[in-house]
Amino acid sequence: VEASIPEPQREAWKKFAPKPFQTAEEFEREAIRHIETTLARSLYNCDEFATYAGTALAFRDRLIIDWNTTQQNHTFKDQKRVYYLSLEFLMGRTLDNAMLNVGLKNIAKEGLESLGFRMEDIVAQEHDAALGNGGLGRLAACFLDSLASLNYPAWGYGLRYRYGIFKQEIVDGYQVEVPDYWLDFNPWEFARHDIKVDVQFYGSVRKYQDDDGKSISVWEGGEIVQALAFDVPIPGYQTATTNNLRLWGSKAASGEFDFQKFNSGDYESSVADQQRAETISAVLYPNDNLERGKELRLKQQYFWCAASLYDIVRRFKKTHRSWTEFPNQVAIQLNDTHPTLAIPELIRILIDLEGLDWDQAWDITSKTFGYTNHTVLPEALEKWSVPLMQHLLPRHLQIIYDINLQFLQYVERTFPKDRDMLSRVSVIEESNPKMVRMAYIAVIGSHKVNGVAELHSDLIKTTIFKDFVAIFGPDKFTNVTNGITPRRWLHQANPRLSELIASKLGGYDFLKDLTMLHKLEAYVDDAAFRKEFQEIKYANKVRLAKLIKDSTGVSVNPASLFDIQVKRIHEYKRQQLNIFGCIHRYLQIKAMTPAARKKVMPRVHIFGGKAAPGYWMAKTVIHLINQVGKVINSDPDVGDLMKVIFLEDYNVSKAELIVPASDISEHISTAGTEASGTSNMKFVLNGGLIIGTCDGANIEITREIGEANIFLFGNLAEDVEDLRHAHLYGRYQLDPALATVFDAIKHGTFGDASSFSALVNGIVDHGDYYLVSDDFASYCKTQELIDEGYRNQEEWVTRAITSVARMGFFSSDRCIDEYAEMIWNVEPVVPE
Ligand code: GL9
Repeated sequence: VEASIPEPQREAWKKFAPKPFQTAEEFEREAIRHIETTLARSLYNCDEFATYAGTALAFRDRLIIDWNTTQQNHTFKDQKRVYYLSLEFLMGRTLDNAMLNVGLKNIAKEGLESLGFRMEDIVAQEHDAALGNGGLGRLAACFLDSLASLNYPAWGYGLRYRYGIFKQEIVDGYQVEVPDYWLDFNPWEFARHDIKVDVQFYGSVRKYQDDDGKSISVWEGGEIVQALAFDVPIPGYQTATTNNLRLWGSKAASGEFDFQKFNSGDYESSVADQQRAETISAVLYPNDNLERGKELRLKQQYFWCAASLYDIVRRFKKTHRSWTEFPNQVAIQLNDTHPTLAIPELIRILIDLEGLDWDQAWDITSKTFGYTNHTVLPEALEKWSVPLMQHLLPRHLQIIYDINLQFLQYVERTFPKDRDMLSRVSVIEESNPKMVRMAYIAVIGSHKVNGVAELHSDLIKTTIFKDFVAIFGPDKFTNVTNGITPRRWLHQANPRLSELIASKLGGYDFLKDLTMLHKLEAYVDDAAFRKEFQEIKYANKVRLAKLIKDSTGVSVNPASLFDIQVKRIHEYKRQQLNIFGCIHRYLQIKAMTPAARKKVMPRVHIFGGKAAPGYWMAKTVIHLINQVGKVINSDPDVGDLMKVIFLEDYNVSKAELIVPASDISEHISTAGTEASGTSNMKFVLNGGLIIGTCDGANIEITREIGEANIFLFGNLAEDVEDLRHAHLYGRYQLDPALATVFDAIKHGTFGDASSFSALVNGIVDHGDYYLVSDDFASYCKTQELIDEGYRNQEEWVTRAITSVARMGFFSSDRCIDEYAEMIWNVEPVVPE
């Protein structure tokens, strides 16, 4: 029974309903009330953190008012909703974004000033919400911002990890991982103690025939873990729409707390059961583009899918529609294969619990789901062993076998002559042990499959899903090129640039329609505009130089060319190519006469990013960068001509500081390996040029901004296979400049050479899988072009401004509109 206030009493309620604050004074009143009562602090012990907390709580109240109205409105209008299932949401900080989106940042600034605080200091108190690894998780966060800003009725579903991605410390040049406990004070979530879902694991399946001879499956026994909902309000920019991100936390189910044990004095083991249940949502797996097949990870996935599906189905059932209406009311997007179990779970609900037959259940399910692929790297493609699946999810394994049987029968009928086809496309890999191929279930069970940039979407059609294109036809496969939210990645990260743009475009409407940036091209020759544009870049570099000084102790000259590569450390992203390039440059400088050195363009090479804790090679790269920095940064022959910096603990809030400060940034993956990349977009939008391979979204960026405005280099994706073969059969020569770099490493120039031998040997003796040697000459040559280009500041500024003006395409708003139209078939809801 819904508990609601009876009609006659509603007037009384409305009289006292909270009213959102509007003025600086009203804001101050709210913030102070929270500091004194919610936080129990006073005038005499109110530091910056308490002020942050009071401000955040005042804004939280504000968001909740809009959130309630939005949810009521969405229920009332009852249009089709979108559910975005993602195991990662890399949100970063919330307060700044909340203030901006509700349009009260200036009021808060004024209020804080009158209490004696500066906005920047208060905002910086907030701990990042770091429930993601990298690009995939940050994309989900940008999508939530766009969905709300465009008034789509959408929910995110994820896990409430107690520990987000680890904090990285650099100790003696090595990465050390420190747990990120981020929930000490998190004002942005609401525990919904009334929203709980029991999730079953293990047990067995009993089959019987009912009176009509229909076969019924019952999943029995095993253990129950409870999912508890934590809701996070997601405000849209300049709209009342405030959507919901629902994160599930795990608890032992109420009946599961073993009172038997408790009464018999075995209190400890009953507490241990409780803790075991809580383990499910305890920690984010810190791998980027790698799957390791751990049982707890599979438990996380099912726990989250089951709770989310239960919630979605419950909401649908409230309106008493027929089941055939389900796909007209519900679109579920699978962010990578991590939520693929949602497919057999929906089938289980429809057949086992709701009594539908297979054909109906299958039809509903396959019309509901869409699947986004984010990588072609083989080591990232999820596979789960059949014995593990049998043990943990016996009923789901049966359903997966049924899906496979129906599918293979169809394939056999359609391609009777191609016997190999069946084993190639089977959901079950006939290995030992047998493995379930999750991506195949996702493709078969969805009505659309998309890649995240054009090259990537083409590649999935010709490589990992080639057979499926033949089976389902090409229309099932599509592309939606990634995007980024301009609210965070332009306005918030670079307020001065945003202000400059607004001054020319007649206000901030471009933050809602980023294609308006094209009007900036009219100012590319405007001397005052150019000067201001350059001054802003310089100021952003000064700001980054300060972070570098504070965190590494190294002073860098902001007038140098700032060259930045920040992203997860991975062999395919080729930070090793960059650091070998640095060594090459260093050796050249060392060999120069003092006169020649005067002509060198000074550069600061900045690296940042986390390595997965078990990824030894990536950790070696971090160590090498630090060792090279240590030598170069203290070499008096070099001085300001060159610095090499590793910034520790790269995260979203640091990215907001780093991205606006680049002259050049590096996006140099082996062609065909980086599905899209999104930081490439962020850097260009902030007036930095990029050096990159013909990979991922670099290709669309080139098309949009023009070939003259990007530094492309290296081999093409179509040549990678042949080049790899050439290495394996000895038909290649190590690049001579790279050989010299390796000699320096081997001579101990950067410390103990044996530390780096695996890294070097991987290239020299073991096939150079990522083609570092093949691209080295082209890379170094292009870096020289960058030096020359930067010398001509006038031309450089023209290129940078032109590029910014042409970046309109890369807004995540465009991206979400494409998903809405091509995949979800959903319309915005007019806010109340
Ligand atoms: C990734 C790709 O590697 C990126 O190129 C892409 O931009 C993002 C978003 O589509 O997805 N795929 C992937 O597994 N990760 C990506 O960043 N890694 C994680 O963040 C886990």
